[in-house]
Amino acid sequence: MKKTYFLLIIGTLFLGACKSESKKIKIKKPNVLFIAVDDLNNWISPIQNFSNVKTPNFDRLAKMGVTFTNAHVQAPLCGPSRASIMTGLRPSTTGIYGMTPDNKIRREGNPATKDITFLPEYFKQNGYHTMGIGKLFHIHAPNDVFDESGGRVKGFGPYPEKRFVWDGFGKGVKGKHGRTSTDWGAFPENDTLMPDHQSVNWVKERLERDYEKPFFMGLGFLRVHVPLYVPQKWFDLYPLDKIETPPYKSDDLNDIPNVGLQINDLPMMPSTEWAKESGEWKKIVQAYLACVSYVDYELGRVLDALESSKYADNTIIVLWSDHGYRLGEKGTFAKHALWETATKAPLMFAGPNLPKGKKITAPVEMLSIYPSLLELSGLPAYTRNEGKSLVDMMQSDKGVDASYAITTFAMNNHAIKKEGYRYIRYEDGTEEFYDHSVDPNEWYNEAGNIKFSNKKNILKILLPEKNVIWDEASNYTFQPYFVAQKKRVNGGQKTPVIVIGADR
Ligand SMILES: [Ca+2]
Ligand SMILES: [Ca+2]
Repeated sequence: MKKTYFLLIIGTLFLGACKSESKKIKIKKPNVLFIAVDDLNNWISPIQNFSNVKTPNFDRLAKMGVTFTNAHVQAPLCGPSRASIMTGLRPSTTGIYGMTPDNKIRREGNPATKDITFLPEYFKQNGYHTMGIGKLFHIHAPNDVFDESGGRVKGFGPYPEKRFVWDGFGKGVKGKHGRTSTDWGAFPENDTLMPDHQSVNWVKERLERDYEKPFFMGLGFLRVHVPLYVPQKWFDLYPLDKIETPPYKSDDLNDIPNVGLQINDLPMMPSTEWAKESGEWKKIVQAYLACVSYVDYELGRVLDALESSKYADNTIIVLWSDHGYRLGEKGTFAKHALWETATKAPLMFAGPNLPKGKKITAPVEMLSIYPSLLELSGLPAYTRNEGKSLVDMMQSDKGVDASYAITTFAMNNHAIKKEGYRYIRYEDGTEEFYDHSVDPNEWYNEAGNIKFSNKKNILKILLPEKNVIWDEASNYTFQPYFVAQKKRVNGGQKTPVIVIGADR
């Protein structure tokens, strides 16, 4: 009798020890909240505070952790930027320069991606429960990446029956892309009609659940991607007479090499000259700011939900955008360029073991998201990652001086950002060079200035050595230069071909 009682006590103690041991492991492994915002540039209040933008929840997140004010994407276009973040590989390594269907990013015919593990999958393989909703990869996600997927609504939210202002005006790309989704105005009636609102509801509901394992939850916002439609109340935050327009120089493109001009040639987007003449410039900026404040509101709902959940103290948050956005700078309203305003985008981290309210001005890459999240979560490094973890930099400023960022647009066109300089080299060897200490708007191309030869060479040696041809599954039919380049390089020709773009 006594013996049985003794064994029971020992057994209970043993089970108790196991239970607390497994609890301990659970506590050690943080959850991950992975938030993507589409087409968000650095205008938000914790970074640039452009035109007195109202983004209290981005400020709130900045106070919770670390904000990178000089982070750059690896491709200034949704699809390839996201493919790079999710594979941990550069576009110049994968040949994914254009839009690739989510299920073809990893494919047998691509030696770089055929056996790659996507970021959320790495967490899944290491004992995490993965969930995701909205635009995370280019559309949503490849099959089976998420244990629970909320999917994504088609397109970019509700459209009014008739466009308000811009419909490409017939000068756009012909055929199936007869009109661009670029337009702006107050629509729909209220926030609950926005797909992003539904996505946040999905996330909120999941933050109330219990999980056996730590979780990785992805939330991909569709705004601030065009069309710039959000309800009227967000426009009301920005009276037109208080709106600033970004710096613009009408002859700015005169010193840009031909390939740069071709890349910039997007006939389906409004030009700055048109926006000036029609009086729409401030209205486009107003609409963009309205969209930014709408996303800020939805971000606030997520932060509220996390804060009141049992996961508040044990969740890493990372928030990023897939590229910047130009609102009139360099002649157009678009992403699609190797200039600062297209490559720079917000990157923010918060969570256990990270300083609070810290800002880092050194140039860094979105490619660092993958290895940084692994290190913060205590997971083994993934040897295939081409980016560097930013954890040391966030915790102790280590690596700030040597830090740089590479952005790639189509094959063998690169921008290097290091210290206060930007070096661009196009496939035909033509160059741009900017000194941001005297020329923050990148108006004066100093590539031919002997004064900068040494600096230029320091940045030049950072160009990727490997520049693979286009992956066959990758395309971008909106851009004449892209279409021509793929055909040319994959067809084995080496000489750059000059494409005659639309009349701009
Ligand atoms: Ca995008
Ligand atoms: Ca210029």
